[in-house]
Parts: sequence; C-alpha cells; structure tokens
Amino acid sequence: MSVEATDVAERPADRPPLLEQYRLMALIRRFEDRAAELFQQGVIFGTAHSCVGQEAIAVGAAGVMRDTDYLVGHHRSHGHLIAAGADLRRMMAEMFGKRTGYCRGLGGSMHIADLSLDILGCNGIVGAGIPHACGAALTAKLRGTGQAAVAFFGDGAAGQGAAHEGMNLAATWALPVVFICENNQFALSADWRTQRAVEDLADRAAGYGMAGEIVDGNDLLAVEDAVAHALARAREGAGPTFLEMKTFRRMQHSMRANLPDVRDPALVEEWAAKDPLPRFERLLRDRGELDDDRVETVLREVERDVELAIEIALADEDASADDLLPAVLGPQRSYPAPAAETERKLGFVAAVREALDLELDADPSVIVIGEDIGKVGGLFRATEGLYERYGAERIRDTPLTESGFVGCGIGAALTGLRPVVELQFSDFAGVAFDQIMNQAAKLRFMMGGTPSIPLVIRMV
Ligand SMILES: Cc1ncc(C[n+]2csc(CCOP(=O)(O)OP(=O)(O)O)c2C)c(N)n1
Repeated sequence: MSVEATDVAERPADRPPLLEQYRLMALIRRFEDRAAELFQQGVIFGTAHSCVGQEAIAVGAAGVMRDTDYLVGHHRSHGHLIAAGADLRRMMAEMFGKRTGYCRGLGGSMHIADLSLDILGCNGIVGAGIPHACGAALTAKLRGTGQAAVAFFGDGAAGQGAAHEGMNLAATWALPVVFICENNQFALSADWRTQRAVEDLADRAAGYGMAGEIVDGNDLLAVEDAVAHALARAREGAGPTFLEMKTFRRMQHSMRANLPDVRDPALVEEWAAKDPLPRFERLLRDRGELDDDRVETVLREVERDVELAIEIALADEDASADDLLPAVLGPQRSYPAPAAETERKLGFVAAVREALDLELDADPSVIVIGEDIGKVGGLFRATEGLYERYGAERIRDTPLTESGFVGCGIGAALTGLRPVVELQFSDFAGVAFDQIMNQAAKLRFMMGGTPSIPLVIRMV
C-alpha cells in the first residue's frame, strides 16, 4: 500500500469525497487540453496558460477552503477558478471574446474574476495580486468575519517586489492569508535554480516572520493537509503561512507555444512520471474506488461538460467596441454646491482632515492607510487627531511599502472597505506605479466594467 493510501485512512471526514476530487482534476485537465487546441485554432484570443500538471494544488486547496474565503489567482489560474466553482461556459466565453464572458470578453484568460464566488481576480502582471489578497484579508480581519484569503502565484512571482511587500505586510499585521507558491521550476524560460540563492523558497518565510512549509504539490492529500492547517492558523489569528508547492508545468509556458522549450527533456520526463492525475487515479484504484469503467464514465462526463461549455460559448454574441467605454468609466457622481456661501475659511490640509473625519465618522468601512499617519498625524498633519479618535485599526500606520499598501488598499476596496491611502509625497507614487496604473486604474475595465473599487489615493 502506498504512503498516500495510508494517509487516506486518517483523512478528516469533512473533506470532499476523493472521487469528486478526481473528477475535478480530470475536468481541469480536459478544459486545459481543449483550450490549448482552441488557442491553436485561433478561437481563443490574447494569451492563456495551461495548468496541466498542477491540478492537485488547485483542487486540494479548494477542497479545504470555505466558499467565503477569498481567492486571488495569477496568469495560470484556470484550475484555481474551476476548482472554486467558476462557470466553464463563462470562462470559455471570456477567452473567445464574447459578451457573456466573465469580463464581458474584455479581459481574457488572465483577468477572470467572479466576485459572487469571492474570486477576486487573476492578473497579467506577475506578482501583482499578492497585495490584493492582503487587502481582502484585512477586510476579513477588521470585520471579524472569519474569512481568509488565499493567493496563488509562481516561483517567478516570488521574486517580485509586490510579493515581498505583501508578505511583509501580512506577517506584520498577522493577516489571515495563505500564500501558495506553485514552484513549477520555471518562470517562462528561467530555471528557478538560477533565480534564487536560498535552498528552498519556503526558507524565505522565516525572514518575514511567518510559518513556511515545503509541500509535494503533486500529492493532493499533502496539499489538502498543508492548506487546511494554514487556513486554521490564519483563522486563529496566528497570521499568514507561506506554502511552497513543488510541482512541474507539463505544457509549454503559454498556449501560444511559440518559444523553444529550454527545459531538459530528462527533467520533463522525470516529472511526467509524477503527474498528479494518474497518481491520484492509482491511489483510488488501490482503494477500490475506481476501475476502468468508472474512469471512463468520469472522462466521458468531463468531456461532455467542457464540450457543452464550448458549444454554448461559441454561439454567444461577440464583444463589441460599444462595450469599451462603459467599462472604462465608473458611475459619475455629482456633488451639489453648498446651499449657502459661508464665512468659514479653511486651509487645504485642514479641509482634507475635516473631510476624512466626516467620512470616518459616517461610515465604519472607511479606513486610512499610510506611513506615519497615526500618532504623528502625517507628514503634513492631514490625519492629526484621527488616530486618537478612531484608533490604530482604522488609522493604520504601515511599514515603508508603497506598492504593498496601495495594493492592499485595492484588495480591501474590492471586498467592501473604502480605504483612503496616503502617499507622503507624489514622488513616491512611482514606487507604486504598477498598483496605481495597472491595478487600481485598470481592474474595473479588465473585469468587464463590473466591480466598483472605492479607493482614494491621496498625495501632495
Ligand atoms: C511584471 C511582469 N513581468 C514579466 C511578465 C512576463 N511573464 C509572464 S508569465 C512569466 C513567468 C512567470 O513565472 P512564474 O511566476 O514562476 O509562474 P509560471 O508561469 O511558472 O506559472 C513572465 C516572465 C509579466 N507578465 N509581468
């Protein structure tokens, strides 16, 4: 009997049935294989990245997450989305550029989000979603909802500034986040062995002051256990965990497959033998839960589901140029002039302070985030007195981490808070350029014009 088969005996009863997990992994595999074919036929627009070989991570994590936990994906997230319950037809439609797609056909594969399922989105900018997960976790923490956030990203993303800033922020504030690094060993052509000086990426967790673990990402049971423990830790208030899932990408970097595959064929072959889907199938066969007939039935069912999604999505209406402008502009509010002129004179900073005070008082979802805004009251004193009045949770001093806290503000805004983020000087906006320009400004469009991201960025 294999080690995994022994582990199954101790598997908690509240985990999803093994057969259902197998079906989900097979569904993701079928979806990806068909998407790759459709890409080659020119039916899928933009770009898309296959997660074949990494399905155990998506399915294992989803199986122990609550429906209400937040999920932040990246550019290789079809598996995460499907495992979290996303609609196959809307996913396909998005990649086909159809109006019925998750982002009305405007965002494509890398931007699929389903806020109704607490899937906060994927990202074309490697590493950029990590601070968003921190913001969602901040919302959960401040509201005491017991939710956690799970951020998926690759070994390449682990080297990004946004990743470091997000992780430091999450550890410093003990946010309920699980960072799942899918170390598939290559970031496009870059071999991870040439991309870091530590032995394992999980070693970095200690540097942030958080728990870190190495997990066999091709073993669904190991993934489940690691994510379940990390989520429990997050919900207990013990802060984030960094999980390094060792795995391998079985396909080329993107479905375009137009670049030479520089990976050593021996390594590719070695990991083909460790493919998580046949591995899990063997486990279920060992346990008598699968046989040839059942495997065939599952494969037929997932094929039917994927083909139906494709058929319906293909017949859907194409997105058109008319969809562009409404997706760019949010609803415009107009503010009436005061009823009467007043004699009262206020300096600019005093006016900002009073406006913040009024909003903080009127709406508990308003928080202010920035450097030195607490006891000091901000470099220009715009938050003077607010810390004393509203406390450290809502007048939130941050570490020096502009990209991290602007991104955190975005995640908080996506999940129901109304953050006001203060940058001490406008010169520092450059440090957070991606979060301001590609994320805060573009997310609404990339998600098809649906989400409202009520974030104020204040600077002088
Ligand atoms: C900021 C940024 N730099 C570069 C790219 C181009 N790019 C897209 S995916 C990728 C590799 C990412 O590697 P990793 O994070 O390990 O994820 P994987 O693709 O292996 O799943 C690169 C370099 C990008 N999209 N964003």
